[in-house]
Amino acid sequence: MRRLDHLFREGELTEEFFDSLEEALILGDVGVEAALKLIEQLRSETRRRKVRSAAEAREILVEEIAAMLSLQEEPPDPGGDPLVILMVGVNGSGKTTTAAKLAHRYRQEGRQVLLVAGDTFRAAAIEQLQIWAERAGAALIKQQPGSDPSAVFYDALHAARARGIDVVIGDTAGRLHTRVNLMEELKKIHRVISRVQPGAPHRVLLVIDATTGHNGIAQARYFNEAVPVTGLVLTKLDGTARGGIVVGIQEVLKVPVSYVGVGEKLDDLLPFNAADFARALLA
Ligand SMILES: Nc1nc2c(ncn2[C@@H]2O[C@H](COP(=O)(O)OP(=O)(O)O)[C@@H](O)[C@H]2O)c(=O)[nH]1
Ligand SMILES: [Mg+2]
Repeated sequence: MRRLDHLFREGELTEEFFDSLEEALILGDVGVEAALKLIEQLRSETRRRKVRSAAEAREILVEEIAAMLSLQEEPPDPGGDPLVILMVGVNGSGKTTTAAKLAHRYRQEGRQVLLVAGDTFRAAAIEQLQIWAERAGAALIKQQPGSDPSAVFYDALHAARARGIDVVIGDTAGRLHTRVNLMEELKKIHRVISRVQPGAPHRVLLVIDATTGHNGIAQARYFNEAVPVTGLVLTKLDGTARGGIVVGIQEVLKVPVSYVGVGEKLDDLLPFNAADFARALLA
């Protein structure tokens, strides 16, 4: 959102200012619904607080966006049974890398982690996860390429119990061009997991590439229809994209952003900070 800085330096809170700001938010992939809501709130809030300058309005907008993004807390860890986390999202969004980064985080806390190679579509996807599992010091459950991913999860959950695993992190496929099949596959995975371990998966993390444009909202809706998404991970925030798309997605799904990805290494996963994010979005 390059035009924002210029806009906030203009000074006056004219009709034109609000219109340009609304447009900039929409162009910044915040999404139409969220942008309209934010600007409406900003209009009434600036009126109420008798704010005159654009610089002050910016601070209010930062607060609004941060509030919008910190509506919900993540569900607590279940304890006892392994925590089961399912990664979903389109191809290339960063599911496999994020699964590995999460495994690394939990390993650093001294927890036993099992990664599940649930993207059975390509042999390379399984190999990629295997390499990450070794680096992160996590166990891996895989099957032959082409096998039914829900069978891999079935195996994995039984293995997790037998081995006293604390956290199970499941990778999945993301090929959207066969969208119906993918969604059916995800539903089946979810069903199988909850049958083997009632209450699981405890987290379904939708991985969103920060460079994803406004159609990220439609994607999020599709995934959420198949499996109930509990949180978002925004990846590639180390690039030039600011990830405004999560504001729009959050507004639709009403789930928290759990983590942000800031690089390709195991350490490059940070807890999400709504205030920092909002400030960077409007910088
Ligand atoms: N710069 C950067 N690259 C990332 C990040 N997360 C993932 N990637 C890269 O994005 C590409 C796709 O990631 P991958 O995990 O294979 O995506 P998947 O298809 O959803 O499993 C890989 O080259 C990753 O290294 C991130 O936070 N920052
Ligand atoms: Mg992958």
